[in-house]
Amino acid sequence: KIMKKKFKKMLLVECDLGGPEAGAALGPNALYSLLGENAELVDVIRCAEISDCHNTTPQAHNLKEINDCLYQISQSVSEFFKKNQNESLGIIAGDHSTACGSLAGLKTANPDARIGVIWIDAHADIHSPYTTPSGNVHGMPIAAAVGADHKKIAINSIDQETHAEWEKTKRLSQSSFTLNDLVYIGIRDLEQQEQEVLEQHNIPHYSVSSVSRLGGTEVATAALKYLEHCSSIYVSFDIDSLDAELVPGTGTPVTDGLDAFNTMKIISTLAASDKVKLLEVVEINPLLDQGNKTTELVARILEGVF
Ligand code: B3U
Ligand code: MN
Ligand code: MN
Repeated sequence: KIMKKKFKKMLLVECDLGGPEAGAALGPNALYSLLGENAELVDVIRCAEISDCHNTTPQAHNLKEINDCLYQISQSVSEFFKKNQNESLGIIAGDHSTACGSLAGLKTANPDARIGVIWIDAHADIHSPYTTPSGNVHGMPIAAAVGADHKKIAINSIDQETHAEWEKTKRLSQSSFTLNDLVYIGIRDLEQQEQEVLEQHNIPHYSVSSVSRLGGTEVATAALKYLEHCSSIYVSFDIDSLDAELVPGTGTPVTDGLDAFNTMKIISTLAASDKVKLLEVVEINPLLDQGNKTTELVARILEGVF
């Protein structure tokens, strides 16, 4: 049976500057090559290589080069949506640090849109340079996208250059949505500072056990319902939301994660909503994979939508 895939136009973002190790930049091409001939490439954005980065921003590693990349992504995504109104775009990116650029592009193309965000991840990715324990920017895209610093709960003092680059990150990220319009699925590895932000803003969260209990379809339907008042929805699928056993090919695997069946149900239910304009898949690292196990599983989960 031939199904019309919703996300047949694809943007690849080859970046591994935001995670703890190299290799995630190879993920987009690895997954794209399994998608078949229906997938149409819109653009490929290649970030700087780690070896070319000077990393002058200790509380947000490689942020200067990541900013260069955010600008290009935002341009490319906004151009796509200006040209193809009512169409949807699939993004396969490397590490999660570039997601705020995708959101900025969606916002720029439609400044009046109220964007809702569904973040499927083991992590909350809501740190800023002031609260990060690692300095890895893939833990920061949501704070960047909403323009938050969390200075009141800071654990780091940040230097001049990091400050300047972070200000630029927030500017490039366009305040594309607010924390009132965010839902998490699968998060289970958070720092104290992140917990505090989630509690303070009352951000809803579907745990792995609630997904097992209710089923992926139910959870996705509830997430869409929560974002009912939004005019368009962005879905970020970090593959480390899946159980560590299933995805050896990712930088920061976490145990007790989502199963493949319910994840597929979540993704296909979300994709069926007309409001979901942008679906982004991140954090495949082929250098860490056992054979092609991780990429193949992700391709199977996305079958029918990508
Ligand atoms: N929250 C930790 C760990 C982490 C975040 N995102 C990933 N890992 N993939 C941090 O470093 O920000
Ligand atoms: Mn993530
Ligand atoms: Mn993650």
